[in-house]
Amino acid sequence: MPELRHSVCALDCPDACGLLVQVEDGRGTKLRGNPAHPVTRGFLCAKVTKYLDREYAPGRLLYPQKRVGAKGEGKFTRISWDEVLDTIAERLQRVAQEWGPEAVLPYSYAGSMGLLNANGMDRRFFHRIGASRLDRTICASAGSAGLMATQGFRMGVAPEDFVHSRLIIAWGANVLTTNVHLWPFIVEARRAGAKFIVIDPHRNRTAAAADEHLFIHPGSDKALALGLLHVIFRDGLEDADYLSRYATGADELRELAGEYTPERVAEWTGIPAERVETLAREYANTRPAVIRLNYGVQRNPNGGTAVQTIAMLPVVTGAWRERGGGMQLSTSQAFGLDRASLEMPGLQKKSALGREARIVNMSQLGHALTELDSPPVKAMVVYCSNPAAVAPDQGRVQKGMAREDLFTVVLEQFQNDTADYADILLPSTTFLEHTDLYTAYGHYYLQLARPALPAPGECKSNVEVFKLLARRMGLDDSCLYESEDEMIRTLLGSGHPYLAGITLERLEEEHHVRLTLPDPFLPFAEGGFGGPEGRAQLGTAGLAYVPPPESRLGAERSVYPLELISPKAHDAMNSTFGYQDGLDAETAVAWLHAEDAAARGIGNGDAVRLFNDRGEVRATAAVDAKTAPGVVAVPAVRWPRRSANRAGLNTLISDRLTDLGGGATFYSCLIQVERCAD
Ligand SMILES: Nc1nc2c(c(=O)[nH]1)N[C@H]1C(S)=C(S)[C@@H](COP(=O)(O)OP(=O)(O)OC[C@H]3O[C@@H](n4cnc5c(=O)[nH]c(N)nc54)[C@H](O)[C@@H]3O)O[C@H]1N2
Ligand SMILES: Nc1nc2c(c(=O)[nH]1)N[C@H]1C(S)=C(S)[C@@H](COP(=O)(O)OP(=O)(O)OC[C@H]3O[C@@H](n4cnc5c(=O)[nH]c(N)nc54)[C@H](O)[C@@H]3O)O[C@H]1N2
Ligand code: SF4
Ligand SMILES: [Mo]
Repeated sequence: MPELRHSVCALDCPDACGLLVQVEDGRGTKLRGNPAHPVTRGFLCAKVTKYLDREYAPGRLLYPQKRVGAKGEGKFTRISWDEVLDTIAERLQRVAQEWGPEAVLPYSYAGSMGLLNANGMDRRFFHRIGASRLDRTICASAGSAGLMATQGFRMGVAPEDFVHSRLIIAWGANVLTTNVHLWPFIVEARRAGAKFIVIDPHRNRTAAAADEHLFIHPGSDKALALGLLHVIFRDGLEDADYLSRYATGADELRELAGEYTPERVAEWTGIPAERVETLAREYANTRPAVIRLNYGVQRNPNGGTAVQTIAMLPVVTGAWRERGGGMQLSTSQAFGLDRASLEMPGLQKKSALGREARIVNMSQLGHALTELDSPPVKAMVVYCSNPAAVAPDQGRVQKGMAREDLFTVVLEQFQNDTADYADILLPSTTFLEHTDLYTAYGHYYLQLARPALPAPGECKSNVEVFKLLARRMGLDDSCLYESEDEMIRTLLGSGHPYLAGITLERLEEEHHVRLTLPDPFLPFAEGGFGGPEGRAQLGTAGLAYVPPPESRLGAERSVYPLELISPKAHDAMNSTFGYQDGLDAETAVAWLHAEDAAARGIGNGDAVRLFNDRGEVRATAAVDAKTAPGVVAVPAVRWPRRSANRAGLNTLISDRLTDLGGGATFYSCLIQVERCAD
């Protein structure tokens, strides 16, 4: 008899879907969405519908291995867990003795969003040995910092409340591809008369399905936001009562916005001055109005302050007062879990280092591996991330990972580029095979998943691996041996009011539990922001607009005239599905505007090279009107090992950081494109 088991999709997606796995004789035979989940409502995205293919793919890593070929070559031989644990423990101890514990660098991101496996036992282990700390900036840190600067909290309009909106703006947010469970709520709102506008440099699926798509030049969103504020203040459309009660700095903002006339804003953004005028009035006069902002706007040097400025819009118009009004970038902070007790930063003081360890920015890994000193990175442990494919300045990342004196351990499910550089390669369980607790960044349900399927071969979870390593290294702190359930209880024990009544037992029974939020949840209807007296911060330090150096109007515009963006591929999840041959049809394609293609003699389907001073990448040209002239879009991100010169897209992209939050600037890159022979 087939049995149905519950699970949760752990991929790095705002939706965190509730799943049902059909299991027969210990094998998963069907995967579908849990219809009882109030937000994800029983359907799955295209990529995860087929996740069982990944679960049982022939390329799945099943046994511990050690490298026998050159670094990067991908030649390995199977060894026992006993031998790998001894090798890793001995090497990490030796590195710590010779170079100090900070010579060890953990490298991870959100391959799994599970709190225990990606933010739990790993953190305790590395804190305890005194390893360098990793600043996890590769995705969202600029936007988070911008949001915090204005709102003081990372939360916003609940997805279910979008149905009440009458104007919905998707701003750098490809909802149909990266947040598909918001879509039905948008559809419902539109049926009731809402207008749906997309602001994006790329005519993606969402833009094509909108009432209106405004092409905007990459990295100019802050200018647009200031232009909208210009018109709103000039025409007296602000909510003066809301501002006086719940914000500080409104006068300062009014003054700065005064300089951003629609004409100037049109130059920077490419959006006609007249449309800037009408959009401002439409936004301020339609109630309720909501902005779905996503992380696309913040992957450029202005990214932090762009989000900071956009977040001022619903404060200035008082849109937060109404159900279905306000903004959503992330809901993550509402969960109020006790993350400090999970991660235990205090353990650093117990390490040989005796103090907090240095911080290394993950978006500058190439620099860290090739230039960082006192001490240099001598050992790196990678899990839940594929830096050799996803990190910027890939040439330098590859050079660093190829260092003979660097000891690299990789915990992985597939033989990707990062695995190719490992000295020791460990087989990891998937989210269907281990216990974890999940928050979400696009809704307000907390979820528990127990293993739905048995771990194949000798795969182990990250939690288990770090426990085993701690044991081998003779660490005797009991927190390094806690059970998963103990860690979950710790997380739930913060005493935060939104967690009231939520226990492990309840999660076990109900699988998904809504946070204990007021109903309806209007987070900032009456202030409640993070600033003094619960006020939003509208101060303008650093808000003046300057085009990104590497952009059409930037200081570094020289021989490379085209702006490259690499938004998310529809059928991919960053590099997670990169082993699939079929994915090349999407990620090895460069979308060019017809004018740019014609000027270079490039036709649809031609082989092209994309290049700048940092390197060269091959792709197939797709000529269309999906971008504005001057902008090239290549969906992210193909495995470098699948291309002849082993250069992935991130070869072209610099490791420059954002203005706030130290984030990566993937969507700020100048290139040239040329036709090539084949
Ligand atoms: N199918 C799929 N889903 C995913 C992922 C995936 O790889 N594939 N990745 C997941 C991850 S890690 C994340 S962080 C989220 C991200 O989710 P999103 O932020 O929605 O995704 P992005 O594609 O990074 O960016 C969204 C849009 O911003 C646009 N954009 C680029 N530069 C600018 C700009 O300067 N201004 C404006 N206004 N728009 C700009 C892009 O063209 C893109 O259409 O998606 C998650 N979901
Ligand atoms: N050019 C360009 N580059 C980008 C982006 C872009 O838009 N354009 N997007 C950036 C963004 S937003 C992000 S978030 C990063 C994402 O970059 P990463 O965080 O590296 O994400 P993935 O590429 O999905 O790789 C995650 C890896 O984790 C592994 N994994 C999954 N679950 C587990 C587990 O439980 N244990 C272990 N040990 N491993 C596991 C998977 O097999 C997979 O190989 O990429 C960034 N890079
Ligand atoms: S990737 Fe997102 S939409 Fe797809 S199943 Fe996972 S959580 Fe749901
Ligand atoms: Mo991300």
